[in-house]
Amino acid sequence: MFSHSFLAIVLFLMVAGCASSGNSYPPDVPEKGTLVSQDDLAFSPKKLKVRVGEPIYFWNAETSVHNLVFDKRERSPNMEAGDVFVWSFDTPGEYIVTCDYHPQMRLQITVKP
Ligand SMILES: [Cu+2]
Repeated sequence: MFSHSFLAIVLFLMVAGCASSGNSYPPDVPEKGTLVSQDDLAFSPKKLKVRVGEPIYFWNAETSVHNLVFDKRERSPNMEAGDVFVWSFDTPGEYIVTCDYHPQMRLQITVKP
């Protein structure tokens, strides 16, 4: 189900010197890209609909370290403040994304063909 998922480009974009930039849109994410931020120990939005192969840009918008756990199977590396991780799904379905460090973080993703 996740066989090609790790082909997704992993971007660790350091927002050096921008610690006070708040929650403005992150650099190097396309303006119309599908963005999920990690902020206040939650995902925003909490529900998302995408298509197969559509890149989802996860952005750690706060100083807490997070990771991404996809249906309890696949994990992103740790994400420091300002990091962006890009992921896409190969198979339609319903997925739950959580964080190892903050079990309350929960994102529901519907992937359509
Ligand atoms: Cu977390």
